Amino acid sequence: MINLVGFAVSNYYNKVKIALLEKGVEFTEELNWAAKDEATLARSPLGKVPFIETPQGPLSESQVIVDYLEQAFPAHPLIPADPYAAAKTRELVTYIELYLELVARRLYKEAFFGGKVSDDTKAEVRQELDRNIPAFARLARFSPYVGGDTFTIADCSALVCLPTVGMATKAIYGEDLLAGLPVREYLKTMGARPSMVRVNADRKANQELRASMK
Ligand SMILES: N[C@@H](CCC(=O)N[C@@H](CS)C(=O)NCC(=O)O)C(=O)O
Repeated sequence: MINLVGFAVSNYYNKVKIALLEKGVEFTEELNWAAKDEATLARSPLGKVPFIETPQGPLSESQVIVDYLEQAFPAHPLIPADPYAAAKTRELVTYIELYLELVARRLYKEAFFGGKVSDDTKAEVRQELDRNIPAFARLARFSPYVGGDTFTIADCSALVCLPTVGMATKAIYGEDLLAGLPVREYLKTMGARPSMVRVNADRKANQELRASMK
């Protein structure tokens, strides 16, 4: 049995949770707000979530976890068997996470958390996204899945990263920089999948819990 540790508002937690649900792997969930206590650091050395507990021990980093799940539970594959197709799927994950989400993340403090981001940072992020979004658009298919006709790990990433990139850019630049891509239609179609219905409901409940704790 896999134990998934983290909190349901976290993008990367939900990326792993979507993979578990889509693969039909049984799992439990343990709430952890990315704590830095010894019990957490012993399982996730940077205190980041998500991490999982496997029968053999703990494992951190969402992409490492998803790769582990794919090997440990080969049923309902989320990575194509063909080596080139598998590499193209991982390429898409890298473009989504490294070139979109991690860049836009520098805006989140102001976009979502009531803080302030400097004008220099906003300009730098804008310049990077203006280059990276067209690059992502060259790889993305949205037909109907982000990489083509099969649901893959690239969808696990896209489903959690694209909404936050869109919302953050809208909040900071007054314009959703992903609006030129069929992201809205994609999210609507994917939102009907049982995995997404559960992830979205659990995210909402977790948001309410966090608000009630303030
Ligand atoms: N590269 C990590 C990123 C995970 C991450 O940044 N998680 C956030 C929550 S969405 C977190 O734990 N933040 C607290 C921290 O960095 O200490 C992964 O893919 O798992």
